[in-house]
Amino acid sequence: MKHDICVLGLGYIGLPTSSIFATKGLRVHGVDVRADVVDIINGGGLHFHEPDLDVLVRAAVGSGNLRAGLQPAPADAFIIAVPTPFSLGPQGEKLPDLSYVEQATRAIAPHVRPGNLIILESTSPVGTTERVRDWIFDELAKLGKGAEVLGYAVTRSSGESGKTSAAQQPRTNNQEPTTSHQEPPGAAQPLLFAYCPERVLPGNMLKELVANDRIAGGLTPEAGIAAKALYQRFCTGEIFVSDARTAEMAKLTENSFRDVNIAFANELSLICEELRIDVWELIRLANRHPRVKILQPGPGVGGHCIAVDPWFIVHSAPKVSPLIRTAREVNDRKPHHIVERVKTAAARLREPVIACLGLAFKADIDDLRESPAMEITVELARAGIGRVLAVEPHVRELPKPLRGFPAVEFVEAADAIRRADIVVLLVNHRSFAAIDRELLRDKIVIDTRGLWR
Ligand code: SAJ
Repeated sequence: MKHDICVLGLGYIGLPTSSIFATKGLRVHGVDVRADVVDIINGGGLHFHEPDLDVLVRAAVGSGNLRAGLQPAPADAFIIAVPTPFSLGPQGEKLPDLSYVEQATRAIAPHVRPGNLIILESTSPVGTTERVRDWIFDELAKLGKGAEVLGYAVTRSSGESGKTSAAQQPRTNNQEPTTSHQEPPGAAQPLLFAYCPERVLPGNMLKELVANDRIAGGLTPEAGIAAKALYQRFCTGEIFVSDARTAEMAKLTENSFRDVNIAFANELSLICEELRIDVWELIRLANRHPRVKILQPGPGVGGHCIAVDPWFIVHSAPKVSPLIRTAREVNDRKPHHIVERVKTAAARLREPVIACLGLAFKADIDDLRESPAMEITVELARAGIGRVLAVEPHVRELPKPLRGFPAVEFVEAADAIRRADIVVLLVNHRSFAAIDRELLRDKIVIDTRGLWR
């Protein structure tokens, strides 16, 4: 069967995107390298928690429009939504690892046909969409299929050497393309490449997937416009056509903006600790200024986006990004600062019992990736300063990094508070907000989120 869309990567972004396209009547072939994930999805289930996504996946699979598999298949459009993890550089900086994007791109090459649209959604350093194009043409050349996508191939070889010319880079408009880029006569259907980042907030994904504005950054004007038309099938937000490099940078910029602003709040929290001022009261008052909007301090910044993406900018332009780098460093130091506070408190006690409330990277989700709460709990367990009671109502068992420490137990919140000398509030889960403050009366409380003030 010929598909409308083939989506590579059925994770946090690929699965909701596939499902929503399928419920809009498009025939979607979803691809994942994990056989268990493919089986779960084909059974109408999902392999991670996100509110209401189960209903959407069931509807998509039930309609027959979404089917998952291990291998790509021919389609009109391909969407690459695989992870871009990082490796650690010499100074602890996170370097983009594009190997999954490259693998996924090379895997679709045998299936692409003239006129196909190839969209990258994965958060990526500037220039990655151009690399996607180059990987595709590299594979097509190996397959001896260059001629099938001649339009683009000839454009490339006639003096552009694989680079997108200024004439091919649309700016910020949504207009129909002019005849700016030189297509060879008779090649009416070149391959189209675009970068279309997602912006959804974990925990509120389905609403934001539909309602948020988007950017469709084409390597050519036609590609941006084609990508816009595709997302318009379900997106009610405005879709802005731009060029791929700007779209790539926009995604990184959005998350860096948030990181820098959280770093400001975290730095304030350290200053306030020294000056004996309640930082939350300070921020509440400062935010009454009409042009001030300070974010909230916490135990550090977690998740797979904000704690990672700014490094992709720093890596691309290291000499001119000291602010973004420093913000990352300020936020990365915060978990160690909390650990030091707990150690200082514990030093006053014999055989202290420390309750760590929350392990997720933020409130009301089960995602432990890059979680400062996990990092703090693991560091406390390693330090061997006392018994550590780990609490996370959104997961069923003690997470792997905490296993193997004899002094660590996985317990319910009420039990942990009852037994603890020191209560460290790490995540502002709704269920923790409801805890009776009376139970905390004789405890040393380190509230990193200002939840119990
Ligand atoms: N945090 C604070 N203080 C705050 C706000 C957040 O310490 O005032 C912490 C959170 O506790 C968490 C981290 O920052 O550890 C990140 O949480 P978040 O809710 O700010 O963001 P994410 O990582 O869940 O999702 C972000 C979003 N980006 C922006 O808001 C600019 C989302 O829209 C993106 O789609 C997502 O990254 C992504 O996939 O890139």
